[in-house]
Amino acid sequence: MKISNIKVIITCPGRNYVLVKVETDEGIYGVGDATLNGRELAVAKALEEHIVPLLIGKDPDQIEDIWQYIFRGTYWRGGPVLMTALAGIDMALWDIKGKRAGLPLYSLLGGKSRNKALCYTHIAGKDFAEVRDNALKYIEKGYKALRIQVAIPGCKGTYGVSEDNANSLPFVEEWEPGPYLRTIPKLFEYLRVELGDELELLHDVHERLAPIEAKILAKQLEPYRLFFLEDPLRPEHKDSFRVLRQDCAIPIAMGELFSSKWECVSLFENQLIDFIRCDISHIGGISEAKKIANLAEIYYIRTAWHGPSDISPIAHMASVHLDLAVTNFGIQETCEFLPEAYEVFTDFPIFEDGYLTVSEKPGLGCDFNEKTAKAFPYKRGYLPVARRKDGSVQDW
Ligand code: CS2
Ligand code: MG
Repeated sequence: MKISNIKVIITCPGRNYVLVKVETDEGIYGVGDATLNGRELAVAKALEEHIVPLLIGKDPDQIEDIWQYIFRGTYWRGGPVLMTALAGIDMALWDIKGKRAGLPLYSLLGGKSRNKALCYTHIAGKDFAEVRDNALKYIEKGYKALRIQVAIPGCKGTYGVSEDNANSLPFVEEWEPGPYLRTIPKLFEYLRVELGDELELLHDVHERLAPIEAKILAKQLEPYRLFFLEDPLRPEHKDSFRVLRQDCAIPIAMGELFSSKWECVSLFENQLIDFIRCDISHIGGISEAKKIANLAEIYYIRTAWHGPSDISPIAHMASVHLDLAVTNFGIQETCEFLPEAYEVFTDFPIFEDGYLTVSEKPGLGCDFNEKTAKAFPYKRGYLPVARRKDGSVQDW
């Protein structure tokens, strides 16, 4: 079997997605997700101009060799754009392998370690009462775990609380650590009273704090028993996690900004995090994610793959296959897709009573309709930018 053609399709069924379709001379094809929110065209060009020409005629069964060839066979390598491009190819090759074998991906990864994957989704609100009301709606749907964000008083637009952005240029949020640090512990104190002890609560700091601020927050959140505190610090200086870790009993999750397994090593070896949250679409795909999960297993660190709505259902399916297969699974982030997505994609992870599963279809078990994908053309879009009240740029 040989790779005969690779299509890169950019579609916007409510969100922009970059989809990869690897076709073979025997008619079997595989699909992958190469979406990088706000940098979609950069990934598409990298694929079309630099990566696809290298792969025509190659044997799609040789996933590891193709991975190494794209990553190590070139001098300039790594980073989010190229690793997202590589992820799209890697996923499509695993999809082909599954279809050839007639087996779902989880089976190729060693089979099921569990029958279903605990998941969480995002809840936000303009004030505490709105957060509670939204949380109750999702508890009603069956969710056992929720990631909670709230608008910060005095700050215009707050991470996790959506704002209309009609002109497609970045919305400028205002953000200040003081009000944030005063608000969040009170929010979780309120939620424990209102929602009880059983619900698993999570919070995403989104790398906005200095190390000592992150520590102050983590210490104050200890009594509310978070499932994890996500991305308290930027990934650039991993030693800062020691400041946070010392004398603080709160599980820490990290990894959505990582592009490779090497970024995980010091956090694992020094046991500075408890959950690894890489995005399968941004770290080079299923092959790299499996290696990361296996490295994490040594330290009893569990997986919590990134699963927001800005990656496509194809990547979500890949994540759930891994969740079912790896022994050190922790939790899976999930989202509700917009109705237009159901016109483009054939399958989505199956949600039932707070858990996710996949169908028994071979490969990833998700396909997309090229014709309808093309009917939703790309729309330029940016993530917001954050500034302090004095006008200076704040880490997003
Ligand atoms: C977030 C994401 O899901 C998460 O934990 O951090 O929503 C993130 O903001 C987006 O993926 C950015 O593209
Ligand atoms: Mg996050």
